[in-house]
Amino acid sequence: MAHSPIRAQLPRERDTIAAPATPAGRSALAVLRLSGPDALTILRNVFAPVRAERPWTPWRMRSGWIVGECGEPLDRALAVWMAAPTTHTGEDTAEISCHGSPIIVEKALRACVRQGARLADPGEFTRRAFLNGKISLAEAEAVCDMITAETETALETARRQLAGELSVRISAIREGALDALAEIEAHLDFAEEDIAPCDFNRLADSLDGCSEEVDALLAHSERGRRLRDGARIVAVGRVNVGKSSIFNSLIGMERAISTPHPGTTRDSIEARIDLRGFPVDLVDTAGIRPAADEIEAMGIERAKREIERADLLLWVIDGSVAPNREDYQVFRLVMDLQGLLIVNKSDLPESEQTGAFLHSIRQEAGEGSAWRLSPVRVSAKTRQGIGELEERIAQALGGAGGGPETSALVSNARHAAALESARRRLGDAGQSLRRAGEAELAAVDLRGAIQEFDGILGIDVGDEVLDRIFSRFCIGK
Ligand SMILES: Nc1nc2c(ncn2[C@@H]2O[C@H](COP(=O)(O)OP(=O)(O)OP(=O)(O)O)[C@@H](O)[C@H]2O)c(=O)[nH]1
Ligand SMILES: [Mg+2]
Repeated sequence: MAHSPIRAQLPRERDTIAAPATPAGRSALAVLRLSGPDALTILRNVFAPVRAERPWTPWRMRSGWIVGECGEPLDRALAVWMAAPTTHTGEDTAEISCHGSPIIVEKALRACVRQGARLADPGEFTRRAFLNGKISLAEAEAVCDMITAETETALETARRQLAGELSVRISAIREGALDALAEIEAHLDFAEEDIAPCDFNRLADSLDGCSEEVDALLAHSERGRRLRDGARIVAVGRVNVGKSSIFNSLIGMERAISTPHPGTTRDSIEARIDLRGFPVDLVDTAGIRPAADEIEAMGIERAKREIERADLLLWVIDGSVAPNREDYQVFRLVMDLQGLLIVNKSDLPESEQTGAFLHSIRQEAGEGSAWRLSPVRVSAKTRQGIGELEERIAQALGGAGGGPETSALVSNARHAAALESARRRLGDAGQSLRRAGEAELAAVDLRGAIQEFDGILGIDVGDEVLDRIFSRFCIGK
Protein backbone atom coordinates (compact mmCIF):
# COMPACT_ATOMS: atom_id res chain seq x y z
CA MET A 1 0.00 0.00 0.00
CA ALA A 2 1.34 3.41 -0.92
CA HIS A 3 2.48 5.51 1.96
CA SER A 4 0.50 8.68 1.87
CA PRO A 5 2.31 12.01 2.23
CA ILE A 6 -0.76 13.59 3.82
CA ARG A 7 -0.78 10.91 6.49
CA ALA A 8 2.80 11.58 7.45
CA GLN A 9 2.33 15.28 8.00
CA LEU A 10 -0.99 15.75 9.68
CA PRO A 11 -1.77 15.48 13.37
CA ARG A 12 -4.08 12.56 13.96
CA GLU A 13 -7.11 14.68 14.73
CA ARG A 14 -6.92 16.51 11.42
CA ASP A 15 -6.25 13.87 8.82
CA THR A 16 -8.97 12.17 6.81
CA ILE A 17 -10.13 8.80 8.05
CA ALA A 18 -11.88 5.99 6.23
CA ALA A 19 -13.61 2.78 7.29
CA PRO A 20 -16.47 0.53 6.33
CA ALA A 21 -19.56 1.45 8.37
CA THR A 22 -21.21 -1.91 7.79
CA PRO A 23 -20.11 -5.26 9.22
CA ALA A 24 -17.65 -7.54 7.49
CA GLY A 25 -19.17 -10.28 5.36
CA ARG A 26 -21.54 -10.49 2.45
CA SER A 27 -24.62 -8.30 2.34
CA ALA A 28 -26.81 -6.55 -0.22
CA LEU A 29 -25.05 -3.25 0.35
CA ALA A 30 -22.04 -1.98 2.23
CA VAL A 31 -21.23 1.58 3.23
CA LEU A 32 -17.80 3.15 3.31
CA ARG A 33 -17.24 6.36 5.19
CA LEU A 34 -14.69 9.14 4.98
CA SER A 35 -14.31 12.03 7.37
CA GLY A 36 -11.81 14.87 7.34
CA PRO A 37 -10.74 17.86 5.28
CA ASP A 38 -9.80 15.76 2.24
CA ALA A 39 -13.01 13.76 2.12
CA LEU A 40 -14.19 15.38 -1.11
CA THR A 41 -10.77 15.26 -2.79
CA ILE A 42 -10.40 11.59 -1.97
CA LEU A 43 -13.97 10.87 -3.05
CA ARG A 44 -13.33 12.57 -6.37
CA ASN A 45 -10.30 10.35 -6.91
CA VAL A 46 -11.97 7.08 -6.03
CA PHE A 47 -15.42 7.66 -7.48
CA ALA A 48 -16.28 8.54 -11.08
CA PRO A 49 -19.83 9.88 -11.37
CA VAL A 50 -21.82 8.86 -14.41
CA ARG A 51 -22.52 12.47 -15.22
CA ALA A 52 -18.97 13.56 -14.77
CA GLU A 53 -19.60 17.05 -16.07
CA ARG A 54 -21.84 17.98 -13.15
CA PRO A 55 -20.32 19.52 -10.01
CA TRP A 56 -20.42 17.84 -6.59
CA THR A 57 -23.24 19.34 -4.56
CA PRO A 58 -23.30 18.53 -0.84
CA TRP A 59 -25.97 16.10 0.36
CA ARG A 60 -26.83 15.06 -3.18
CA MET A 61 -26.42 11.37 -3.93
CA ARG A 62 -24.64 10.58 -7.18
CA SER A 63 -24.47 7.44 -9.19
CA GLY A 64 -21.18 6.27 -10.64
CA TRP A 65 -18.26 3.82 -10.43
CA ILE A 66 -15.80 3.21 -7.67
CA VAL A 67 -12.32 3.28 -9.14
CA GLY A 68 -9.68 0.92 -7.76
CA GLU A 69 -6.06 1.62 -6.81
CA CYS A 70 -4.90 1.19 -10.39
CA GLY A 71 -7.74 3.12 -11.94
CA GLU A 72 -9.82 0.01 -12.69
CA PRO A 73 -13.61 0.20 -12.24
CA LEU A 74 -14.62 -1.75 -9.12
CA ASP A 75 -18.35 -1.45 -8.63
CA ARG A 76 -21.34 0.59 -9.66
CA ALA A 77 -22.23 2.57 -6.54
CA LEU A 78 -23.82 5.64 -5.01
CA ALA A 79 -21.84 8.36 -3.30
CA VAL A 80 -22.55 11.49 -1.37
CA TRP A 81 -20.43 14.12 0.29
CA MET A 82 -21.54 16.33 3.13
CA ALA A 83 -19.98 19.63 3.96
CA ALA A 84 -18.59 20.66 7.35
CA PRO A 85 -19.67 21.72 9.87
CA THR A 86 -23.24 20.40 9.78
CA THR A 87 -22.26 16.74 9.51
CA HIS A 88 -22.16 13.93 12.04
CA THR A 89 -18.47 14.42 12.76
CA GLY A 90 -18.48 18.14 12.16
CA GLU A 91 -16.00 17.60 9.32
CA ASP A 92 -16.35 17.13 5.59
CA THR A 93 -17.73 13.65 5.20
CA ALA A 94 -18.33 11.27 2.30
CA GLU A 95 -20.19 8.00 2.07
CA ILE A 96 -20.10 5.41 -0.66
CA SER A 97 -22.81 2.74 -0.84
CA CYS A 98 -21.51 -0.16 -2.84
CA HIS A 99 -22.49 -3.79 -3.22
CA GLY A 100 -21.83 -5.77 -0.08
CA SER A 101 -18.94 -7.92 -1.20
CA PRO A 102 -16.00 -7.98 1.23
CA ILE A 103 -13.63 -7.84 -1.75
CA ILE A 104 -15.20 -4.69 -3.20
CA VAL A 105 -15.17 -3.05 0.25
CA GLU A 106 -11.53 -3.98 0.80
CA LYS A 107 -10.46 -2.70 -2.61
CA ALA A 108 -12.44 0.51 -2.31
CA LEU A 109 -10.88 1.12 1.08
CA ARG A 110 -7.40 0.56 -0.33
CA ALA A 111 -8.17 3.07 -3.06
CA CYS A 112 -9.15 5.64 -0.41
CA VAL A 113 -5.94 4.97 1.53
CA ARG A 114 -3.87 5.35 -1.62
CA GLN A 115 -5.50 8.72 -2.11
CA GLY A 116 -4.45 9.85 1.35
CA ALA A 117 -6.99 8.53 3.82
CA ARG A 118 -5.97 6.76 7.02
CA LEU A 119 -7.83 3.69 8.29
CA ALA A 120 -9.99 4.85 11.20
CA ASP A 121 -9.47 3.56 14.72
CA PRO A 122 -12.42 2.03 16.57
CA GLY A 123 -14.92 4.74 17.45
CA GLU A 124 -12.92 7.45 15.71
CA PHE A 125 -15.85 8.92 13.79
CA THR A 126 -17.81 9.31 17.01
CA ARG A 127 -14.71 10.60 18.81
CA ARG A 128 -14.42 13.34 16.19
CA ALA A 129 -18.10 14.16 16.56
CA PHE A 130 -17.41 14.63 20.27
CA LEU A 131 -14.19 16.60 19.81
CA ASN A 132 -15.95 18.91 17.35
CA GLY A 133 -18.69 19.61 19.84
CA LYS A 134 -21.37 17.72 17.93
CA ILE A 135 -22.31 15.46 20.82
CA SER A 136 -21.49 15.24 24.50
CA LEU A 137 -19.41 12.38 25.80
CA ALA A 138 -22.48 10.78 27.34
CA GLU A 139 -24.16 10.89 23.96
CA ALA A 140 -21.08 9.42 22.28
CA GLU A 141 -21.13 6.56 24.76
CA ALA A 142 -24.82 6.07 24.00
CA VAL A 143 -23.94 5.45 20.34
CA CYS A 144 -21.85 2.49 21.45
CA ASP A 145 -24.62 1.25 23.73
CA MET A 146 -27.15 1.50 20.93
CA ILE A 147 -25.06 -0.68 18.67
CA THR A 148 -24.53 -3.29 21.35
CA ALA A 149 -28.03 -3.17 22.89
CA GLU A 150 -29.49 -6.65 23.19
CA THR A 151 -33.06 -5.90 24.18
CA GLU A 152 -35.56 -3.28 23.11
CA THR A 153 -35.47 -1.70 26.54
CA ALA A 154 -31.68 -1.41 26.48
CA LEU A 155 -31.95 0.17 23.04
CA GLU A 156 -34.55 2.62 24.27
CA THR A 157 -32.33 3.64 27.20
CA ALA A 158 -29.41 4.23 24.85
CA ARG A 159 -31.61 6.10 22.38
CA ARG A 160 -32.80 8.47 25.08
CA GLN A 161 -29.24 9.01 26.19
CA LEU A 162 -28.24 9.70 22.59
CA ALA A 163 -31.09 12.19 22.35
CA GLY A 164 -29.25 14.00 25.12
CA GLU A 165 -31.69 13.47 27.99
CA LEU A 166 -28.98 12.50 30.44
CA SER A 167 -26.70 15.33 29.32
CA VAL A 168 -29.50 17.86 29.66
CA ARG A 169 -30.30 16.75 33.17
CA ILE A 170 -26.69 16.67 34.27
CA SER A 171 -26.00 20.05 32.67
CA ALA A 172 -28.88 21.54 34.64
CA ILE A 173 -27.52 20.16 37.92
CA ARG A 174 -24.05 21.38 37.00
CA GLU A 175 -25.43 24.87 36.34
CA GLY A 176 -26.96 24.89 39.82
CA ALA A 177 -23.63 23.91 41.35
CA LEU A 178 -21.79 26.52 39.27
CA ASP A 179 -24.18 29.28 40.42
CA ALA A 180 -23.55 28.33 44.04
CA LEU A 181 -19.80 28.24 43.47
CA ALA A 182 -19.88 31.67 41.85
CA GLU A 183 -21.63 33.14 44.89
CA ILE A 184 -19.23 31.53 47.32
CA GLU A 185 -16.21 32.70 45.36
CA ALA A 186 -17.58 36.22 45.16
CA HIS A 187 -17.99 36.11 48.93
CA LEU A 188 -14.44 34.82 49.40
CA ASP A 189 -12.90 37.34 47.03
CA PHE A 190 -14.79 40.39 48.14
CA ALA A 191 -15.47 39.60 51.77
CA GLU A 192 -13.84 42.85 52.83
CA GLU A 193 -15.84 44.98 50.49
CA ASP A 194 -19.30 46.21 50.76
CA ILE A 195 -21.32 43.55 48.99
CA ALA A 196 -24.51 41.90 50.20
CA PRO A 197 -23.70 39.13 52.72
CA CYS A 198 -23.85 35.60 51.41
CA ASP A 199 -26.77 33.54 52.73
CA PHE A 200 -25.03 30.22 53.37
CA ASN A 201 -28.17 28.41 54.46
CA ARG A 202 -29.96 29.31 51.28
CA LEU A 203 -26.97 28.14 49.23
CA ALA A 204 -26.82 24.88 51.20
CA ASP A 205 -30.53 24.37 50.47
CA SER A 206 -29.94 24.84 46.79
CA LEU A 207 -27.11 22.29 46.92
CA ASP A 208 -29.51 19.86 48.63
CA GLY A 209 -31.72 20.37 45.61
CA CYS A 210 -28.80 19.43 43.33
CA SER A 211 -28.10 16.33 45.43
CA GLU A 212 -31.72 15.26 45.15
CA GLU A 213 -31.54 15.55 41.39
CA VAL A 214 -28.44 13.37 41.39
CA ASP A 215 -30.24 10.91 43.68
CA ALA A 216 -33.12 10.71 41.25
CA LEU A 217 -30.73 9.83 38.45
CA LEU A 218 -28.92 7.28 40.56
CA ALA A 219 -32.09 5.69 41.90
CA HIS A 220 -32.54 3.77 38.67
CA SER A 221 -28.89 3.30 37.83
CA GLU A 222 -28.77 -0.32 38.98
CA ARG A 223 -31.69 -1.05 36.69
CA GLY A 224 -29.96 0.85 33.91
CA ARG A 225 -26.77 -1.11 34.37
CA ARG A 226 -28.61 -4.41 34.31
CA LEU A 227 -30.56 -3.34 31.23
CA ARG A 228 -27.29 -2.69 29.49
CA ASP A 229 -25.00 -5.37 30.85
CA GLY A 230 -27.57 -8.03 31.68
CA ALA A 231 -27.44 -10.55 34.50
CA ARG A 232 -26.53 -14.16 35.09
CA ILE A 233 -29.38 -16.03 36.74
CA VAL A 234 -28.81 -19.55 37.95
CA ALA A 235 -31.45 -22.14 38.88
CA VAL A 236 -30.30 -24.34 41.77
CA GLY A 237 -31.81 -26.87 44.12
CA ARG A 238 -31.75 -30.53 44.99
CA VAL A 239 -32.60 -33.15 42.38
CA ASN A 240 -36.06 -33.52 40.82
CA VAL A 241 -37.58 -30.31 42.19
CA GLY A 242 -38.23 -28.98 38.65
CA LYS A 243 -35.26 -26.72 37.92
CA SER A 244 -35.07 -27.79 34.29
CA SER A 245 -38.83 -27.44 33.89
CA ILE A 246 -38.70 -23.87 35.25
CA PHE A 247 -35.69 -23.11 33.06
CA ASN A 248 -37.68 -24.31 30.02
CA SER A 249 -40.74 -22.28 31.06
CA LEU A 250 -38.65 -19.13 31.32
CA ILE A 251 -36.87 -19.53 28.01
CA GLY A 252 -40.07 -20.59 26.27
CA MET A 253 -38.79 -23.85 24.79
CA GLU A 254 -37.97 -27.41 25.80
CA ARG A 255 -34.24 -26.92 25.88
CA ALA A 256 -33.24 -28.80 29.02
CA ILE A 257 -34.23 -32.46 29.43
CA SER A 258 -36.70 -32.95 32.25
CA THR A 259 -37.68 -36.43 33.47
CA PRO A 260 -39.08 -38.01 36.63
CA HIS A 261 -35.61 -39.49 37.28
CA PRO A 262 -33.70 -37.63 39.96
CA GLY A 263 -30.31 -36.56 38.62
CA THR A 264 -31.42 -35.93 35.03
CA THR A 265 -29.42 -32.75 34.50
CA ARG A 266 -25.73 -33.51 34.70
CA ASP A 267 -24.13 -30.46 33.14
CA SER A 268 -24.96 -26.76 33.35
CA ILE A 269 -27.06 -25.51 30.45
CA GLU A 270 -27.24 -21.87 29.49
CA ALA A 271 -29.61 -19.74 27.41
CA ARG A 272 -29.72 -16.04 26.66
CA ILE A 273 -33.17 -14.52 26.94
CA ASP A 274 -34.90 -11.17 27.07
CA LEU A 275 -36.57 -11.14 30.46
CA ARG A 276 -38.82 -8.09 30.75
CA GLY A 277 -36.23 -6.05 28.88
CA PHE A 278 -33.20 -7.41 30.75
CA PRO A 279 -30.69 -9.44 28.72
CA VAL A 280 -30.38 -12.49 30.95
CA ASP A 281 -28.10 -15.51 30.81
CA LEU A 282 -30.22 -18.19 32.41
CA VAL A 283 -28.42 -21.28 33.68
CA ASP A 284 -29.89 -24.67 34.62
CA THR A 285 -27.69 -26.81 36.88
CA ALA A 286 -27.39 -30.36 38.13
CA GLY A 287 -29.41 -31.13 41.26
CA ILE A 288 -27.43 -31.05 44.47
CA ARG A 289 -27.17 -34.32 46.43
CA PRO A 290 -24.45 -36.83 47.36
CA ALA A 291 -23.33 -37.78 43.86
CA ALA A 292 -24.05 -41.30 42.59
CA ASP A 293 -21.07 -41.38 40.22
CA GLU A 294 -18.12 -39.39 38.94
CA ILE A 295 -20.01 -37.63 36.15
CA GLU A 296 -22.71 -36.47 38.52
CA ALA A 297 -20.07 -35.31 40.99
CA MET A 298 -18.52 -33.16 38.27
CA GLY A 299 -21.93 -31.75 37.39
CA ILE A 300 -22.56 -30.83 41.02
CA GLU A 301 -19.14 -29.17 41.22
CA ARG A 302 -20.11 -27.09 38.18
CA ALA A 303 -23.40 -26.20 39.80
CA LYS A 304 -21.51 -24.90 42.83
CA ARG A 305 -19.27 -22.82 40.62
CA GLU A 306 -22.32 -21.40 38.88
CA ILE A 307 -23.75 -20.43 42.26
CA GLU A 308 -20.65 -18.34 42.92
CA ARG A 309 -20.83 -16.61 39.52
CA ALA A 310 -24.52 -15.78 39.64
CA ASP A 311 -25.93 -12.28 39.95
CA LEU A 312 -29.19 -13.80 41.10
CA LEU A 313 -30.11 -17.35 42.15
CA LEU A 314 -33.40 -19.12 41.64
CA TRP A 315 -33.48 -21.64 44.46
CA VAL A 316 -36.13 -24.20 43.64
CA ILE A 317 -37.85 -26.53 46.10
CA ASP A 318 -40.63 -29.02 45.42
CA GLY A 319 -43.62 -27.87 47.47
CA SER A 320 -45.50 -31.13 47.04
CA VAL A 321 -43.12 -33.30 49.04
CA ALA A 322 -41.53 -32.93 52.45
CA PRO A 323 -38.27 -30.95 52.18
CA ASN A 324 -35.25 -33.00 53.22
CA ARG A 325 -31.66 -32.49 54.30
CA GLU A 326 -30.54 -31.90 50.73
CA ASP A 327 -32.76 -28.83 50.61
CA TYR A 328 -31.03 -27.60 53.76
CA GLN A 329 -27.69 -28.38 52.19
CA VAL A 330 -28.61 -26.14 49.25
CA PHE A 331 -29.67 -23.43 51.67
CA ARG A 332 -26.22 -23.50 53.26
CA LEU A 333 -24.71 -22.89 49.83
CA VAL A 334 -26.93 -19.96 48.93
CA MET A 335 -27.77 -18.34 52.26
CA ASP A 336 -25.40 -15.38 51.92
CA LEU A 337 -26.22 -14.71 48.28
CA GLN A 338 -28.92 -12.89 46.34
CA GLY A 339 -31.85 -14.87 45.08
CA LEU A 340 -35.48 -15.83 44.96
CA LEU A 341 -36.99 -18.89 46.59
CA ILE A 342 -39.32 -20.78 44.28
CA VAL A 343 -41.82 -23.31 45.55
CA ASN A 344 -42.55 -25.42 42.49
CA LYS A 345 -45.27 -27.96 41.67
CA SER A 346 -48.01 -25.77 43.08
CA ASP A 347 -50.50 -27.66 40.91
CA LEU A 348 -50.15 -30.50 43.45
CA PRO A 349 -51.34 -30.30 47.07
CA GLU A 350 -48.66 -28.68 49.23
CA SER A 351 -46.86 -30.92 51.68
CA GLU A 352 -47.62 -30.24 55.32
CA GLN A 353 -43.94 -29.82 56.02
CA THR A 354 -43.35 -27.15 53.42
CA GLY A 355 -44.73 -24.36 55.58
CA ALA A 356 -42.48 -25.33 58.51
CA PHE A 357 -39.46 -25.52 56.20
CA LEU A 358 -40.15 -22.04 54.81
CA HIS A 359 -40.55 -20.76 58.33
CA SER A 360 -37.23 -22.20 59.46
CA ILE A 361 -35.47 -20.72 56.42
CA ARG A 362 -36.86 -17.29 57.23
CA GLN A 363 -35.68 -17.71 60.82
CA GLU A 364 -32.19 -18.69 59.84
CA ALA A 365 -31.69 -16.13 57.09
CA GLY A 366 -30.03 -13.05 58.50
CA GLU A 367 -31.50 -9.58 58.70
CA GLY A 368 -31.96 -8.12 55.23
CA SER A 369 -31.37 -11.50 53.55
CA ALA A 370 -33.04 -12.15 50.22
CA TRP A 371 -34.40 -15.43 51.62
CA ARG A 372 -36.64 -13.60 54.07
CA LEU A 373 -38.82 -12.40 51.24
CA SER A 374 -41.92 -14.38 50.45
CA PRO A 375 -41.30 -17.29 48.08
CA VAL A 376 -42.84 -17.43 44.63
CA ARG A 377 -45.24 -20.33 44.11
CA VAL A 378 -45.23 -21.64 40.58
CA SER A 379 -46.13 -24.68 38.58
CA ALA A 380 -43.74 -25.28 35.75
CA LYS A 381 -46.22 -27.87 34.54
CA THR A 382 -49.24 -25.55 34.17
CA ARG A 383 -47.16 -22.34 33.90
CA GLN A 384 -49.16 -20.91 36.76
CA GLY A 385 -47.09 -18.26 38.55
CA ILE A 386 -44.42 -18.03 35.83
CA GLY A 387 -45.53 -14.48 34.96
CA GLU A 388 -45.22 -13.49 38.62
CA LEU A 389 -41.80 -15.14 38.76
CA GLU A 390 -40.64 -13.04 35.80
CA GLU A 391 -41.95 -9.93 37.53
CA ARG A 392 -40.11 -10.81 40.75
CA ILE A 393 -36.89 -11.42 38.83
CA ALA A 394 -37.24 -8.05 37.08
CA GLN A 395 -37.82 -6.42 40.48
CA ALA A 396 -34.75 -8.10 41.91
CA LEU A 397 -32.69 -6.85 38.98
CA GLY A 398 -33.57 -3.28 39.78
CA GLY A 399 -37.03 -1.96 39.75
CA ALA A 400 -40.47 -3.25 39.12
CA GLY A 401 -42.17 -3.71 35.81
CA GLY A 402 -41.41 -0.19 34.63
CA GLY A 403 -41.04 0.02 30.90
CA PRO A 404 -38.47 2.08 29.07
CA GLU A 405 -40.27 5.24 30.11
CA THR A 406 -38.92 4.95 33.64
CA SER A 407 -35.91 7.11 34.10
CA ALA A 408 -33.22 4.43 33.95
CA LEU A 409 -30.93 6.80 32.13
CA VAL A 410 -27.75 6.06 33.99
CA SER A 411 -26.74 2.70 32.58
CA ASN A 412 -23.04 3.23 32.43
CA ALA A 413 -20.80 2.32 35.38
CA ARG A 414 -18.52 5.28 34.66
CA HIS A 415 -21.43 7.68 34.88
CA ALA A 416 -22.81 6.05 38.02
CA ALA A 417 -19.44 6.27 39.80
CA ALA A 418 -19.05 9.94 38.83
CA LEU A 419 -22.56 10.74 40.04
CA GLU A 420 -21.99 8.94 43.36
CA SER A 421 -18.87 10.98 43.93
CA ALA A 422 -20.60 14.21 42.89
CA ARG A 423 -23.42 13.52 45.31
CA ARG A 424 -20.96 12.98 48.16
CA ARG A 425 -19.15 16.20 47.42
CA LEU A 426 -22.35 18.20 47.09
CA GLY A 427 -23.36 16.85 50.49
CA ASP A 428 -20.01 17.80 52.03
CA ALA A 429 -20.19 21.27 50.47
CA GLY A 430 -23.68 21.78 51.93
CA GLN A 431 -22.46 20.78 55.39
CA SER A 432 -19.50 23.13 55.22
CA LEU A 433 -21.82 25.97 54.25
CA ARG A 434 -24.18 25.26 57.13
CA ARG A 435 -21.26 25.47 59.50
CA ALA A 436 -20.82 28.97 58.00
CA GLY A 437 -17.28 30.23 57.99
CA GLU A 438 -16.18 27.17 55.99
CA ALA A 439 -16.89 28.65 52.61
CA GLU A 440 -13.45 27.76 51.33
CA LEU A 441 -13.94 24.08 52.05
CA ALA A 442 -17.34 24.22 50.41
CA ALA A 443 -15.80 25.73 47.30
CA VAL A 444 -13.25 22.91 47.08
CA ASP A 445 -15.98 20.26 47.27
CA LEU A 446 -18.17 22.10 44.81
CA ARG A 447 -15.35 22.28 42.31
CA GLY A 448 -14.85 18.55 42.80
CA ALA A 449 -18.54 17.87 42.16
CA ILE A 450 -18.50 20.03 39.04
CA GLN A 451 -15.48 18.14 37.80
CA GLU A 452 -17.41 14.89 38.10
CA PHE A 453 -20.25 16.32 36.00
CA ASP A 454 -17.69 17.56 33.49
CA GLY A 455 -16.30 14.06 33.26
CA ILE A 456 -19.68 12.71 32.18
CA LEU A 457 -20.35 15.50 29.73
CA GLY A 458 -16.83 15.34 28.39
CA ILE A 459 -15.76 18.84 29.40
CA ASP A 460 -12.00 18.88 29.86
CA VAL A 461 -11.50 15.14 29.93
CA GLY A 462 -8.08 13.76 29.14
CA ASP A 463 -7.04 11.56 26.22
CA GLU A 464 -6.70 8.58 28.50
CA VAL A 465 -10.41 8.64 29.37
CA LEU A 466 -11.32 9.17 25.73
CA ASP A 467 -9.10 6.29 24.61
CA ARG A 468 -10.76 3.98 27.10
CA ILE A 469 -14.24 4.97 26.04
CA PHE A 470 -13.77 4.91 22.31
CA SER A 471 -11.76 1.71 22.18
CA ARG A 472 -15.00 -0.14 23.08
CA PHE A 473 -16.45 0.95 19.74
CA CYS A 474 -16.29 -0.94 16.51
CA ILE A 475 -14.32 0.38 13.57
CA GLY A 476 -16.39 2.62 11.33
CA LYS A 477 -18.40 4.10 14.19
N1 LIG B 1 -46.79 -31.83 38.85
C1 LIG B 1 -45.70 -31.17 38.50
N2 LIG B 1 -44.60 -31.83 38.09
C2 LIG B 1 -43.52 -31.12 37.76
C3 LIG B 1 -43.50 -29.70 37.82
N3 LIG B 1 -42.27 -29.28 37.43
C4 LIG B 1 -41.56 -30.38 37.13
N4 LIG B 1 -42.31 -31.48 37.34
C5 LIG B 1 -41.90 -32.87 37.14
O1 LIG B 1 -40.86 -33.16 38.07
C6 LIG B 1 -39.89 -34.03 37.49
C7 LIG B 1 -38.52 -33.41 37.59
O2 LIG B 1 -38.48 -32.25 36.80
P1 LIG B 1 -37.11 -31.63 36.29
O3 LIG B 1 -37.45 -30.34 35.66
O4 LIG B 1 -36.38 -32.62 35.49
O5 LIG B 1 -36.39 -31.42 37.68
P2 LIG B 1 -34.88 -31.00 37.94
O6 LIG B 1 -34.88 -30.23 39.21
O7 LIG B 1 -34.29 -30.37 36.78
O8 LIG B 1 -34.23 -32.42 38.20
P3 LIG B 1 -32.69 -32.86 38.10
O9 LIG B 1 -32.16 -32.36 36.81
O10 LIG B 1 -32.78 -34.33 38.19
O11 LIG B 1 -32.00 -32.27 39.28
C8 LIG B 1 -40.37 -34.24 36.06
O12 LIG B 1 -41.08 -35.45 35.99
C9 LIG B 1 -41.28 -33.09 35.78
O13 LIG B 1 -42.27 -33.39 34.83
C10 LIG B 1 -44.69 -29.05 38.26
O14 LIG B 1 -44.79 -27.82 38.33
N5 LIG B 1 -45.75 -29.82 38.58
MG1 LIG C 1 -32.73 -30.84 35.64
